[in-house]
Amino acid sequence: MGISPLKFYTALADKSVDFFTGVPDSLLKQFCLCIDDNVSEDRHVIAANEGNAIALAAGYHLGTGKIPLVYMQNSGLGNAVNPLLSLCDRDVYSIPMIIVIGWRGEPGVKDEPQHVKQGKVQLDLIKALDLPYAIISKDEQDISAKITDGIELAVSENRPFVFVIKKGTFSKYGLESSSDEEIMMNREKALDIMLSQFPEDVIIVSTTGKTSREIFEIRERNREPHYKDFLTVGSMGHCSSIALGIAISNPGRKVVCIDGDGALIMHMGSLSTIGKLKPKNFYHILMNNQVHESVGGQATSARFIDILELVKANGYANVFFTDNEEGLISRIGEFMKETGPNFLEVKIKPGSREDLGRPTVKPVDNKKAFTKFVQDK
Ligand SMILES: Cc1ncc(C[n+]2csc(CCOP(=O)(O)OP(=O)(O)O)c2C)c(N)n1
Repeated sequence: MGISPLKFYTALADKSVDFFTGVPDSLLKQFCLCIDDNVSEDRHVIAANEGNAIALAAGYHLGTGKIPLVYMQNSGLGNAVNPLLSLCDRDVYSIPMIIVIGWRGEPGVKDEPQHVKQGKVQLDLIKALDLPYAIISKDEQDISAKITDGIELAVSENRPFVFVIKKGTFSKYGLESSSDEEIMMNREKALDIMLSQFPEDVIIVSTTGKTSREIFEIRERNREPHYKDFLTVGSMGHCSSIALGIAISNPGRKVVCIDGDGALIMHMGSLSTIGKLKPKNFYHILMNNQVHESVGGQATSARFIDILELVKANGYANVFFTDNEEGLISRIGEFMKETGPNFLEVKIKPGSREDLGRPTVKPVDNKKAFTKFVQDK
C-alpha cells in the first residue's frame, strides 16, 4: 500500500513546515505532486541543483526561523555536501532543516548501474556528514511520530535531520500534472531525425535520463552500433563539460552534446566555460521540454529563461531554434556546418513511451567502445 503522501505532508505541515525546495526524484514523485497541490508556488521551489536547494532552505530559515524541507534523489547529495558541511553544520552556522532523500540503489533492490555505488554508500555518507537520520519504508507504522521526532531533533540541536526514503514508500497521490500546450514534436522523434542527419564520424555525448535511453533504443531499432554515443547515465548536468573535454582534445572531430533543460540549468556555469574556450567543433543541442520529464515531469525554470540570449551572452558563436520536424530537418545541416561553438534549442513536448527500456550495454563497455571510436584516428 505505502504511506499516503498527504499524511506525510500533513505531519510536516502540523509541525509548521511550510517551505519546500529540491530537485525531483522518481521515488519522491508522489510526494512532489502532493506538495504542488497543497503549497503555493512561492513556497515550493524546484531548485537548479541540490546545493542551491540547501542554501535556499537555509536562507528561508534565516528569514523566518522556521524549519524548511529539502528533497532530493541520493545522487544529488554530492551537490549538497558543500553547503551541508560549510553552511548548515553545527560547527558553522548550525542551521536546522528536514532533508528527504530518495534511496536509489539500496543494497538488495535492483537498480541501474549509476545508482548502485551511491546506494551502497548512502548511509555511510550521511554518517560521515554527521547528520542524524531515520529510514522510512512503506511499512512505517507511525509516520507522524517519526516526522515529529525528526523535526524536534532538528530544532533542539539546530541541525539538518534526514529522512532516507526507500523505493515504493509513497502510495499514489492521484494528481498527475499534464501539459496543456498544443505544440510540438516529441523527443524521440526529434532524436531520430537528428541521429539520422549527423555526419558519420560525429561524437555524441547525451544527457542523463530518458534522452540517453531513447538514443539507445533508436540505435537498437536501426540496428546501429552504440559506440558513437556516450550516454551520461549519471552525473546529471555534466554532459556538456564531458563533451567539452572531448572537443578540446580532439579539435579535428565534431562533438555533439545533447542536453536537457533540467540538466543544463543544474550546472549552467558550464556554458560560460564553453563560451570562453570557444571550441570550433562543439555543437550543443538542448532538448527543451521545460520539465524534469525523466523523474515525473516537474517543471524546471526553463520557461522563464531566454535560452538563446543566455548562450549568446556566454559567447557561443551561433544559435538556432526549432519547434517542429520540418524546421529541425532543415536546420540541422546548417547547424552542423557552421563553425562552433553552436547551440540549437529544440522545443519538444513532455512525455515518452510507456515501454521505454534502459541501456543494456554496461557503462564500462560503453566507455571502452566509445573511447576507441574517439581516439582511433
Ligand atoms: C544530481 C542529480 N540530481 C537528480 C537526479 C535525478 N534525475 C535524473 S534525470 C532528471 C531530470 C532531468 O531533466 P532534464 O534534463 O530536463 O531532462 P528530461 O528528463 O526532461 O529529459 C533528474 C532530476 C540525478 N540523476 N542527479
